[in-house]
Amino acid sequence: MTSRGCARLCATALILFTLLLPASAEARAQKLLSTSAAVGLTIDSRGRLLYGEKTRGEIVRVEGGKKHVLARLAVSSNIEPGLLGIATNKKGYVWASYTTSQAGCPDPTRGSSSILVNAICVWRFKPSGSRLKPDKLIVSTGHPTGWRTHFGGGLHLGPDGALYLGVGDLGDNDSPSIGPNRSQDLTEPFGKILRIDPNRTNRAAAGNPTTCGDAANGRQRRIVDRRIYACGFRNPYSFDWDLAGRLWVADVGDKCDEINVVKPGVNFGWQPPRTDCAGTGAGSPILRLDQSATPSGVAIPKSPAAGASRGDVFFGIFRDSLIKRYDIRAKKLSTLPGANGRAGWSLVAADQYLYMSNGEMISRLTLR
Ligand SMILES: [Ca+2]
Repeated sequence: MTSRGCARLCATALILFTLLLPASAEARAQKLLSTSAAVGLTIDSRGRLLYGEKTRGEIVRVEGGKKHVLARLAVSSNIEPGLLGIATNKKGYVWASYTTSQAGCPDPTRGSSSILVNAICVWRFKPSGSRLKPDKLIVSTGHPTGWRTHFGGGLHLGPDGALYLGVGDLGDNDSPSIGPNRSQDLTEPFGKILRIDPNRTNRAAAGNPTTCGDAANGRQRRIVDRRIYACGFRNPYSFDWDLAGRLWVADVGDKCDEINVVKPGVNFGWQPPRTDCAGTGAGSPILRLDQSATPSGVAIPKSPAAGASRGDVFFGIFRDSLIKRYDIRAKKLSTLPGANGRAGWSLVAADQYLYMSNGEMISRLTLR
């Protein structure tokens, strides 16, 4: 190629590149903050981002692009356990779910961190100056020690005012029946979605179902732990509600992951020997995802500012750190451009934005 030829070609390429750059750059997730393992992303009543720093046990508010630590919890952390979920209300109260070595879930701002997990807990915190103060124990679950996987921990205030907590089956990958058996056991909270009174200790929210189906949803069985809302999950830690008030839950499977619409008293089918992507009747998955995709955050934009994205189900994929979009009306699944590498940990939607985290940063994508 002559230098003149190169000059023309290169100039054309440069113009094309310049023309293409703004559109693709605009659609790319904008980095807001460097942080490790940010979980439980949520937006407070003043539009500020809150999250949990999973390993350090910090409840963090983002103000002026900077981290402001509101409370530090002594959590037990390892690969899966840690600080897991955050919810907040209009008065600035904050609920946090976490794992701890301390059975009975005492005040989490005292005590020390550990890698041992003896309980999954939720505490309510109240604003105190520029910090948060532990105020009340809301959920405690003891469990046999030594389990290191499937804690769940997704925590949200529902449109009905109740507090919802996803709890994993504590499964051990070497023991095919232990976790699935827990998911089917209606005397305990593991492998369930719980629906809780947000202001009392270990109290079911009013109106909870009294029965949950058997694994085939052929027969209803009596619920003993009244905090249970739906049963038969493996590790249902991320969820959100759609415009019609339906609860969409990602259940992380063993060899296949599920996106489910959860109804009270329905069994979602996780039972021995390992039945992911199974489920019968109302417990059938809406979507089945291929092996080890690991849906890691579910967010459904509800603001008119989200435009055509309003009401669609977005979920992060841990394995690829990207976002999938499920168009409920067209029943069509696609990959959302612009979020690659940014979305493996947690998602939340607010106004025209989708906030996302991976193990390194929190980013924001403008929806359209
Ligand atoms: Ca299932």
